[in-house]
Amino acid sequence: MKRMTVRLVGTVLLGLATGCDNPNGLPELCSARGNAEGKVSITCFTRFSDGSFDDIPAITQTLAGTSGYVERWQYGESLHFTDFNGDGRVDLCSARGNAEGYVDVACHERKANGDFPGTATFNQTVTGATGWVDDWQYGEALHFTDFNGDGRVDLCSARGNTEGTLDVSCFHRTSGGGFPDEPSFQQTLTASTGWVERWRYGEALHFVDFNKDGRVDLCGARANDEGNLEVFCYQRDAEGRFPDTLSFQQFLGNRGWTNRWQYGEALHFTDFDTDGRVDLCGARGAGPGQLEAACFFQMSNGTMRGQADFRHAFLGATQWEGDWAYGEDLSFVEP
Ligand SMILES: [Ca+2]
Ligand SMILES: [Ca+2]
Ligand SMILES: [Ca+2]
Ligand SMILES: [Ca+2]
Repeated sequence: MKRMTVRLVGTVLLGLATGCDNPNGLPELCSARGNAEGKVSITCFTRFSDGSFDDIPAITQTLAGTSGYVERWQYGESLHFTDFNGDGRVDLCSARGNAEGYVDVACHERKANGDFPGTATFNQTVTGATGWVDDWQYGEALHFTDFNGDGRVDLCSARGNTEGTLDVSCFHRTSGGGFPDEPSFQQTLTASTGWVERWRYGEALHFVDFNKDGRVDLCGARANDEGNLEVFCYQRDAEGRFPDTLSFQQFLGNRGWTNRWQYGEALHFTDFDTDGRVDLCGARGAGPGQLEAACFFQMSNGTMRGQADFRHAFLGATQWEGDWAYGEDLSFVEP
């Protein structure tokens, strides 16, 4: 790992000593994408204690043992930052369809010194996950989340079916650390409609405990026909099932989420201001390949303000142009 920082040396040493890249405990912004050789390249921007981002990446690392992140794979839709092994360090995992339409999972579990190993430390083909072919193979509909709350990160998907309603499916990891061959959870949200055409790939959908009741919910952020942002959630009940109708919905008066922006690839749910409430944040290209981030904070009444509460334009970041502008490679990582 190449570590560059303008912060005080003492701060850096604290981070190394605790195996944590972020002594402030604030969400970072990280990118994972294919480089010119088809290998996974990681870049992370740290946040300062005042909440602003460092414009100089704190982490830049290429995973030498990876390959095949070329063409549409390069945008990193299949890559996720998650603490897969529960050791407190965020790992990098991928989930994507293979030639048989099964899901291949691979994880690079971060070492005590903070480095990501160059080759995957976990590999499994989940044979009960079928149909991940053609446009499905890029894994936009796949997520890593602890769905059953047992402390182990699971593999879940949410995507549109032939009726345009949402199919949710999860494979709960067993005590051995691997995934079962058959799904552990399946539900069709029959009152959800319109998940057709490109919407069905689920780029707008996320698994997050939105109401902080201990159960992971299904939430989304996307644009409506007017280009305004719609935020919505299906919050799970005590039995762990989703309701038939939305349990939360709000429209933010931010026009301009049109064309390919409408699918919500740039949007994420994270507790950005660390007040215990889940916020909506976006990161995407702006202008000539420059990177910008913005957040809508969730207020105490559970809603979000119509205008962004936080904005940051990254000076010197110039790689987010063309297809990169949609930010599929970007994630907000909570340390
Ligand atoms: Ca870990
Ligand atoms: Ca679990
Ligand atoms: Ca919840
Ligand atoms: Ca918050």
